[in-house]
Amino acid sequence: MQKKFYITTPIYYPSANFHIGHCYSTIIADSIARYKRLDGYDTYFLTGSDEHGQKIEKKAEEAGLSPKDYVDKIVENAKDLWKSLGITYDRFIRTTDKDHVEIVQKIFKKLYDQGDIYKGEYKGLYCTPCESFWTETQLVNGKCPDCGRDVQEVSEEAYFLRLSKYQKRLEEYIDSHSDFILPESRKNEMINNFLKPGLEDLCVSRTSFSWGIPVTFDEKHVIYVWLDALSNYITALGYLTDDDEKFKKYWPADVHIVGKEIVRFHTIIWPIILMALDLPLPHKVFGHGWLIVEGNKISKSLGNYKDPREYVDKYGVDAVRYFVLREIPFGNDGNFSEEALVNRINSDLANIWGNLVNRTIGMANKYFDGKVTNKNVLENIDEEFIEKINVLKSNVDEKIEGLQISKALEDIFELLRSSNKYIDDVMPWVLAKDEEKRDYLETVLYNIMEAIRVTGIMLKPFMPNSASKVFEQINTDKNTFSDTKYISDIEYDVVKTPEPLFQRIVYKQD
Ligand code: ME8
Repeated sequence: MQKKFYITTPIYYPSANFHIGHCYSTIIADSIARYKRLDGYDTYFLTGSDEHGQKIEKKAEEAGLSPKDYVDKIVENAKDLWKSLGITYDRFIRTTDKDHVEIVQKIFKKLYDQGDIYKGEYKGLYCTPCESFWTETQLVNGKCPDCGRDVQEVSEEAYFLRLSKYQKRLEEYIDSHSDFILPESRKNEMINNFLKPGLEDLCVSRTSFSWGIPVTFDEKHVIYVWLDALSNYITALGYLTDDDEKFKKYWPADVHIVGKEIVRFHTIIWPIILMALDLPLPHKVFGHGWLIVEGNKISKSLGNYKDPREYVDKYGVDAVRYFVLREIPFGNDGNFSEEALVNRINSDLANIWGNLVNRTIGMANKYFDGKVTNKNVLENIDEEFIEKINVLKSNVDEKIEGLQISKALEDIFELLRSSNKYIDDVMPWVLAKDEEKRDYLETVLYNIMEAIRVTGIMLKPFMPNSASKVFEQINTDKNTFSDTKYISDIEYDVVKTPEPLFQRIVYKQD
C-alpha cells in the first residue's frame, strides 16, 4: 500500500502585509510536501487562513468593513503570495468556510456533552494581538510574555476546557515520543515553563465580542479562536462528517510546521483536544525559528518590510525559496537582508550550481560535440566521487526526516562543490590534450553529468524551476526520485548553448 504523508502549516491571520519571514513556515512545508510526493508518498498539504477573533474584528472596524468583507478582501492576498512562491497546497482552508464552522461547533458540543468542556466564569488577563489568556505570574514586567504588549483584564461568563484532566497523559506522551516536539530545546521549554507549573483549565469561549463561531447551545458565546483554528487540521479532512475518507486516510498528521511562538498551542492545547476527542496525536510538531532583521522581527513600522513578491520579481522565486530554507538553521533564527540574499545567490546558486552546469555543458560540447556516454575508465578518485553521488539521497532523506532542511541543502551543495573540485583536480582541459586519454576524459565528463543529474533531482522540491532548467539542458528523462543512484548507461546529448541557471548580481542598495 502507498504510504501517506500529511503536512500542515499554521493558518495565517489574514494580512495585507505579509513579509518574507511569514513565508518561511509555508515554503518549508511546501518543500517537504514536494519531497514526499516525489518520493512516492500519497501526500496531503494543508494551509489556510485564521479569520476569527477579536483582533480581526478590531481591524475590520478600523477599516470600516464587516469582518467577513474585511477577510474576504485580504485573503486573496495570501493566495496570490503563495502562488508567486510556487506553494503546492492541496487545500487552502478558511476558518470561515461553512464545513469548518459546522465541524468546530460539533467538536465543541461533543466535548461539552462528555464533560470535558464546562461552564464557569473567567477572570483574568488577555492579550488581544496574541489572542492569549495569561495568569499574573506568567506576565513579564506586567506585559504579555509573547509580544511584550499590554494585557487587558477580562471578566466574563465562559466555557472551560479541562486541560488539567489530561496533564499526566500528555506528560507521559511527550516523555515516550522523543520526536513529538522538535527541536529538543522547544520540548524542554514546554515541559519547564508550562507543564511543570501545572496546567490550568483553558477558557474556550468569549462573550465580549461576536466575530467567531457561535456555541450552538449558548449563542451569546463564540468559540475561542485557538480552539477554532487548531481544529482546522482535522476539519479540513472531513472529521465528523459523512465524507470523512480523507480524515481516515491522512490523520494523524505526520508533521505540523509552526513558528516557535505557537509551539505551546500545538503541543499542549492541541494534543489535549485530540486526547479528549479520542484521536491519535500528530507524529511531529516542528517549532522553527524566525527570520530576523538586525535583531528585530520584520515589520512595517520598523521600516524593514518589503512585500516578498518584490524579491521574487527581482531575483526569482527559487532564489527566495533557497534563501529562507538555507538561512534558517534547524530551529534557530536566521538573519535577513537583501544583501545577504544577493550574497547567497552569488556564492551558492551562481558560483556553485550554475557554474557547474554551465562549465560541464560547455566541455561536453567542446570535447564531444555534446554527446557523452560512459566509457567506464575509472580511477580511485572517480570511484570516490561516484560513491558521493550514491549516498546523497539517503543522507538527504535522513535530514528531511529530522526536518533539518538547511542541512539537507548543505548536503546537496556539498556534492555540487565536490563536483567543481573533482573537475579542478582531474583537469579535463589537460586530459583533452592527450589523444590516449579520450575515454577517460569522456568518463570523467559522464561522472559529472551524473552528479548534475542526481543533484538536479534532489533540488526539485526546493527550487523546482531551476531544477527543470537543468533537465532541459542535459536532456534526460532519468529525473525521478527512483533515479537518484549513479546510472552507467545514459546517452547524454546536451544543449548547444547552455542558459545560465542564475546570473551573478551586483548588489545596489535602493
Ligand atoms: O500564529 N520568521 O498566525 P500568524 C519566521 N493564526 N516565521 C514567521 C515570522 C518571521 N519573521 N513572522 C511570522 C498565527 N512567522 C495563527 C496560527 S495555527 C492553528 C494558527 C510565522 O499569521 C509564525 O511563526 O501570526 C507562524 O508560524 C506563521 O508565520 C503564521 O503567523
